[in-house]
Amino acid sequence: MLKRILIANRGEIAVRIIRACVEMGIETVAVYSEADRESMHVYMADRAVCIGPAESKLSYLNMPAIITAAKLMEVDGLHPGFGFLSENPKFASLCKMAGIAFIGPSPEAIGLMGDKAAARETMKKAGVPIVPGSEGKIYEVEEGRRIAQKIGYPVMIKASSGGGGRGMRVVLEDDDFSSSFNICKQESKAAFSDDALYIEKYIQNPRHIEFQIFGDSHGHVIHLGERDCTLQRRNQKVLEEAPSIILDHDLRNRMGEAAIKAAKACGYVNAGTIEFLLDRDKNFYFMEMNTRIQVEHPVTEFVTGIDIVKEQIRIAAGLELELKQEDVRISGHAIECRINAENPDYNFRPSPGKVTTFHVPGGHGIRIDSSIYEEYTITPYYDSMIAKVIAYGRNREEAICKMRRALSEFAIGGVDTNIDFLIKLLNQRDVEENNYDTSYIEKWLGK
Ligand code: MV4
Repeated sequence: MLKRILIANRGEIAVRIIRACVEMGIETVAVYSEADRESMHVYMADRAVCIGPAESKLSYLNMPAIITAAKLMEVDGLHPGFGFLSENPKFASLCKMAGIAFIGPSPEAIGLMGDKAAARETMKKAGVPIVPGSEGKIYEVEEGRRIAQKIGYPVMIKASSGGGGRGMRVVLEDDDFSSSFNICKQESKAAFSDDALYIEKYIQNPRHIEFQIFGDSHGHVIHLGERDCTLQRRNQKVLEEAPSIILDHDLRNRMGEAAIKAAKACGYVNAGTIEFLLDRDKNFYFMEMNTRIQVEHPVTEFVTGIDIVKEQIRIAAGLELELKQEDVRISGHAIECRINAENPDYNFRPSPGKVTTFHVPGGHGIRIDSSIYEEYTITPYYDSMIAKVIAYGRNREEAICKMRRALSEFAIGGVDTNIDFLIKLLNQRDVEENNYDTSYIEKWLGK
């Protein structure tokens, strides 16, 4: 087993990882920026190293500083959390070269799945359903246009180096194709230093369903069922739940099998997520693979009883998965809401500042993952998520009731939050009745 782990992250996920290490008897090393001297993860870890100024680029994204800290502290493992360097193949490779177990997949798997056009080809070859679209990478507008005409409008143009909603555009008709393609190409070059694009049929009114998978270094791959993350706003998830009540037993098994096939196709080791789009006729298509632990992992932990972070650490230590597919049982229903320091009345603008009151809910079936404490000052440097609330009930109705109850117990002073917005969202009949698609929140706010 690993003896000492460096956590290359901050906020609630750093706290989450430290907690798993404490339970496993593993020593922890935190890294922090100058803006995070008083952050919870710094206090909770056995040791802490400052790696640079507030700006992420100079601290949490500073590979040499983090690798130096890891060597200095003689860690044998490193957990990247999510965001920051978690899906950077170069960073995973630097860890490997330093003899440190990167708690995540190989640099090759991260690189392959980060190249969205290559990921599509890999899935197609493996027999995982993909959205009808282009083959390989497209650089020329006329080639793209021919393909779009062949697929039929509407289509989506996506940056091969994009993902998570970045660098993509819907094109409704042929007249708009050229200008959209050129804008997409320029944006992609500016954002990712790569102008490779690919084209897909635009799936209208889809649901976003993702499968949690695990691969170990002994060739075993299992899935832990799905999460329904359809309720998003501007590519940010707002509410996630497990299981998805629109899947039946048969569809869940077929999608789970496809997710396992997808993971095997890229030689995947550690925890990962296969994102699917599900159309109105319940056809599913591979969209992207996330090669990291995700924000919404707790809903899967609630319905399976499995500690995903501990399992990640065991896998990185070379141990075999203890669970077989038939041991994974989904029971009950879990919902997660992300609490952000932001103001929904002003287009959800961030609301940094000193937290003067911080009372969190508790009680049966409620889990709070947070790194905030009273008198803590939220800085403007990082994202605005300050807590996650996860509610677990015997069924979806009970989980919704618990979530409403938990949200109403919060007392947060000093900064604005989206809590009232979340309560309103949970009170929408369409949400209660599971009658929505990925554009629901935007449509709801628009009218
Ligand atoms: C799509 C799509 C429709 N058709 N691809 C947005 C996030 C990124 N992971 C992929 N996204 C989409 N890709 C095709 N071919 C619709 C979306 C999409 C979306 C997907 C899931 C959840 C919310 C979304 C909001 C807008 C667009």
